[in-house]
Amino acid sequence: MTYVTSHAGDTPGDFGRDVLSNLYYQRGTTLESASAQDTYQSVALTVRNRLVDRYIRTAAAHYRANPRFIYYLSAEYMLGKQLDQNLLYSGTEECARRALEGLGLSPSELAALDVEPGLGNGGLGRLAACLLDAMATQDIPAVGYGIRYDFGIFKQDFRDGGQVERPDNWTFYGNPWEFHASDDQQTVGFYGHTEPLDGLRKSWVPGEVVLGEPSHMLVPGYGTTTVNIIRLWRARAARESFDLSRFGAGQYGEAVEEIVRSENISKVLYPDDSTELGRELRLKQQHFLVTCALRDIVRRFRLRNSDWDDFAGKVMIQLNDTHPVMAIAELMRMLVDEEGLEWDRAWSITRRTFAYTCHTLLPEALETWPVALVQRLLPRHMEIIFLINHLFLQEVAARYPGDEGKLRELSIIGEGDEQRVRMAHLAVVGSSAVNGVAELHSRLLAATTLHGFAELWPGRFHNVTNGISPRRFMRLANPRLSELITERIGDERWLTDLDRLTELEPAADDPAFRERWREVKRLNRVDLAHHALAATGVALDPDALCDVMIKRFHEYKRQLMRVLHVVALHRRIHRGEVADVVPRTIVLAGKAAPGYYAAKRIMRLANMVAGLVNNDPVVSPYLRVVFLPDYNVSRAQLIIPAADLSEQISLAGKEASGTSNMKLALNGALTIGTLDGANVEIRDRVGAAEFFLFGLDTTGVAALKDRGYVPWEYYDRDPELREVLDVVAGFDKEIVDDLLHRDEYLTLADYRAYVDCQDAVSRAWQERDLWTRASILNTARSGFFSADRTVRDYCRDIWHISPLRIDG
Ligand code: 475
Repeated sequence: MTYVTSHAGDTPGDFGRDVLSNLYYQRGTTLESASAQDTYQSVALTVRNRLVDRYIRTAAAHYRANPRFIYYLSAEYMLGKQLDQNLLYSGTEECARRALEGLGLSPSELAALDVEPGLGNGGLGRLAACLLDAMATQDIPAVGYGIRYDFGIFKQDFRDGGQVERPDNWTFYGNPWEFHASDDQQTVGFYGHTEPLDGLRKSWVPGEVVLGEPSHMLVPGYGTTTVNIIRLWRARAARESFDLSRFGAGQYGEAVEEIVRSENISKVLYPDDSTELGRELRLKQQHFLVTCALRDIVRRFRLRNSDWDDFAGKVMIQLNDTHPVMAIAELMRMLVDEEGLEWDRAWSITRRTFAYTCHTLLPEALETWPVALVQRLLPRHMEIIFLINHLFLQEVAARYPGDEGKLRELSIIGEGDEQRVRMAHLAVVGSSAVNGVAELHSRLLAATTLHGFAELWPGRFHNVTNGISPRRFMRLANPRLSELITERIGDERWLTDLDRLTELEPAADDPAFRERWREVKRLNRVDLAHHALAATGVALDPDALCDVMIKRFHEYKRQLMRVLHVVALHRRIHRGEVADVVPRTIVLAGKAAPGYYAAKRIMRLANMVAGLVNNDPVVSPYLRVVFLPDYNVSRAQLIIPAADLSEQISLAGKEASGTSNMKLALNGALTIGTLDGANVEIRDRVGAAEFFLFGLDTTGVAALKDRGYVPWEYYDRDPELREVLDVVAGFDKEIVDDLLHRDEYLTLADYRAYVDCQDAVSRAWQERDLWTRASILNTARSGFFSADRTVRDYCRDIWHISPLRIDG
């Protein structure tokens, strides 16, 4: 069979004809009568078609080579808009632009209809998307598995400064990027009981069954033929579950009860990052994802293999935090109960199959589940976890004879008021490799949170510093700077070989280049100002220093310290102390978990302080504060290119890595930051002179806490801080009370160092050439933070695979 497939050498005429054809045959309409959705969906299909050929060839080559696959399991993916990405990656940007022009269609109006799938909360979800992008670009055979939530991360509005959440019905008009594959449905069991078979084998009789229905989206590599996929699962009730007789009796709610119960599993993304709520539905989601993914992985394995001893050689499952860790128990259940393998053989296969990435150090973020809940929802899995733990503790006892404390410390089952399953412990015990996400984080993990395990199995612990996609966060987000860089370097290969940005270093000393660099930054600030005005009504000065803090709202990230500095600036300017003041725009963006009361208070304060500043005619010529609502990937792509200063001010030892720090540095923002997460590595690479360092390091934090931290003393000693807190108390007394009496994240301890460092920033901004030089050097020296490098690190240290190039 021959298909007309290749779009190589496509002309605008071909592209335009395909748009019209899709309008006609897929939407049943014509250009003259098409609605905006008709046109958008037809263009999207036209672009998607231009990747299918590469996808088919990738799948065929993978089938032939039967390589080791990376299966990335993650409860979250923040993919960002697909239209801009797929136009770029299919190499049809220019052709499409001209075709659309020819048809009288506006590319920007079409782009506005493209919906970003917000299937994640923050850093962890976006990292998953950047890694998929880099795996495809690096020709790594990979599949991402996730949940196709009906509702993604909530949309954020402000009412009286406070956050209000609105549902994100992202597929309301349908999702043109998705291929449905209802034939590959899987069955997922819950509840029920177990019955003994022979030996350790048991059979699990679930009390409830739902279907998992997959669809996939294409994950193209950039500058290569590979197109991988991300497979997302949606929960559905069995075919016959509609209760016709109840409907007939007028019991409309009851008639669809089972359908609703089943479909609720993939209804909504849990909008809480870093704190675990332990809700049953969340555990159901996790088990649902894990079961569908594992069954699909085994199905794919069996296409070319039959011997279980080959499984770990062909299948590498990377667990994105603990959310999919139940996969360890589920694979054991499949191998022992369903396939009849001996326990030890199954365990050896399982352990070699999994690797685990940890994204936190916060104890409250370490996921645990009540044993009673797991027993009820997943009775067989609980038995298997107990057995894994029993055998593991024998190993511990042999290594530390008579050490009861060691057993308690390492056990997968935590004994407190109630027994709980510690998912991170299960992950470490059941994996061949464990990694943190920045050097400092990996070191602290091994020294504190997972210390006992690192002592037991030092070879199992690795660091893989996070990275970001330069395609999305430079080429798509910042086309102006990309073009300038390409012009200087001479070709576009830096986009897949980001270390080549070092070739820009000499340009930092070229006055003409610096002028052009400044001009790009300025135009990007103008774009941001347009958006800010439309979204908030606040007018920004495009020549002011653009000072950006964009991330989830969390106490440890210290947005509160950011606000205290703004109040200090306001007081100074209001008093007329303007000699050293440089005009600044403070940009804030980020969501808070709906139930995170303290974070929402800080957010409300930030909005109130913004109002104070922007409405003060004496102050607003120097200072503007804009809190952009509904931060997401698209908004990040707009803010980051405009930024001059990147705020990375978490308390040292709390931020695992951070990734906005990398995106901002790559786009030429200078960082003001603590020695936390990947900031440490950014500073090492861009140079101490190009980085504004302040505050306590992890040693200083520990020493201060040991001495006994008394926040009051800082208030007493620092008149400006006193004045600032008195202003804040006028808005929200509770925040000030907490700072003075508790201040868990040492905001007052770092306050003076922070504000003084900000004064140094203002002085540096006035040395325009030096600032621009530092900005260029930040970009030139950020090559290390490409997700391509991250993927290469995973390949070398954890996955032990090399790329498989697909013939173009
Ligand atoms: C870290 N999300 C960043 C980033 O490694 C780091 C937790 C529980 C439930 C749902 N989502 C979460 C996170 O923990 C998260 O996003 N962590 C972040 O991962 C990538 O750069 O420092 O805070």
